[in-house]
Amino acid sequence: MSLLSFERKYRVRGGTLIGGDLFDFWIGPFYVGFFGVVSAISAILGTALIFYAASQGPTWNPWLISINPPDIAYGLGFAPLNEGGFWQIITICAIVAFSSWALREVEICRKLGMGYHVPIAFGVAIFAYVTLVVIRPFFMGAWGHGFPYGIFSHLDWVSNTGYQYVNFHYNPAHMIAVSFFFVTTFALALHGALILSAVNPKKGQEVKTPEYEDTFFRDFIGYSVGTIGIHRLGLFLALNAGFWSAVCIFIAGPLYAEGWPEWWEWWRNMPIW
Ligand code: BCL
Ligand code: BCL
Ligand code: BPH
Repeated sequence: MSLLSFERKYRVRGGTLIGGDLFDFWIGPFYVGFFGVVSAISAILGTALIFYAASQGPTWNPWLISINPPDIAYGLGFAPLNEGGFWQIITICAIVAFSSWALREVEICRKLGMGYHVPIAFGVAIFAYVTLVVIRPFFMGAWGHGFPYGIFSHLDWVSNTGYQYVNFHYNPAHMIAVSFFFVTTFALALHGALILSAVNPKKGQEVKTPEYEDTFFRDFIGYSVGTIGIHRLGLFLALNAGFWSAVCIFIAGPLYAEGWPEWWEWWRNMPIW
């Protein structure tokens, strides 16, 4: 079946979550849908607000533009536009844009009769963002604990927040998250390399089947996780990287406010040493 005849077969109405036929069409290659419209509007509005807020600030240097959250003194209330209010509205726009982007993925999955793995995976990234700018600030009692929207200023926030806990590397959930990030790239390096080694042979040589791929790893390390298994493993590793990141920043502040090196005292104090 050619790609085009396949597209004709699935490019039919239905599968939408709300609104029935409303916006149930494509523009060129792009599916629109109700959530496509919502996502586009909130993304454009949020971006326009960033530019407007930047015009009120001291610089147009793209590295230095920063839209800052309100002062801690405003607590969980609304702040005047130029004192963090823009940041609050942009945050709402961003959450709406990201969530409706995920829901648009859900509608495409439904049209194709596929599983929801991609939007669920994106949900973990959105969860990490929402943890940074809503959940953690809420539990610490001020929107001012969110991160500023600026290319360099958000790096300052990460560094300052890290040193506030003396040495963030000692945060046990941070250790788990960092390790999952490393293992994820390790797995993708092996997987990408393995697939290319089998299906992209030199001129005149044959493409090898998955049995060859499995055999490579059995000969090499005694075990192959298998063709479906590597994708399950990859998804598991990547989602854990995002999930433990959200955990590591949530516990720093709302649950534990001291330095992370001290946290390990319980371990040093165990009577077995
Ligand atoms: Mg950050 C770096 C965006 C949250 C820690 N961060 C980056 C840059 C990019 C960015 C400017 C490269 C990221 C990348 O390749 O990611 N960060 C960004 C965004 C968010 C975010 C959009 C967010 O949550 C909405 N960053 C955070 C939180 C920290 C954090 C607060 C923990 C995750 N980030 C760091 C550190 C670094 C970055 C540490 C860097 O060293 C790096 C840098 O060089 O900073 C100067 C992987 C994703 C992709 C490859 C997909 C493509 C993403 C593109 C490149 C994003 C462009 C963003 C654009 C400039 C933002 C404006 C949006 C418009 C208004 C529409
Ligand atoms: Mg640390 C966080 C690694 C040193 C302080 N740190 C993290 C984690 C990650 C990490 C585990 C960030 C990933 C993440 O949350 O993704 N840190 C890491 C490593 C080292 C390190 C590997 C190292 O030294 C080798 N960290 C340090 C030092 C401290 C420190 C010791 C500073 C001095 N670290 C902190 C602090 C934080 C971290 C503070 C965090 O807050 C952060 C964390 O866990 O955050 C949760 C999650 C992904 C996102 C949040 C991105 C969400 C993207 C959204 C949904 C979509 C954006 C779309 C975009 C706008 C579209 C653009 C337009 C298109 C391109 C068109
Ligand atoms: O479409 C996608 O991919 C092609 C989705 C996506 C995903 C997906 C998608 O399906 C998945 C499964 C993941 N990300 C997964 C993950 C990882 C594991 C959970 C995790 C590590 C991660 N994504 C991280 C990141 C990061 C990091 C680390 O910083 C970034 C920058 C991204 N992911 C980015 C993206 C996008 C490319 C895409 C995506 N991940 C989502 C696109 C989207 O939502 O589009 C709609 C919205 C807009 C076009 C713009 C909205 C503009 C806002 C209203 C204003 C901007 C506000 C913002 C807070 C300012 C920040 C400024 C910075 C300088 C700090």
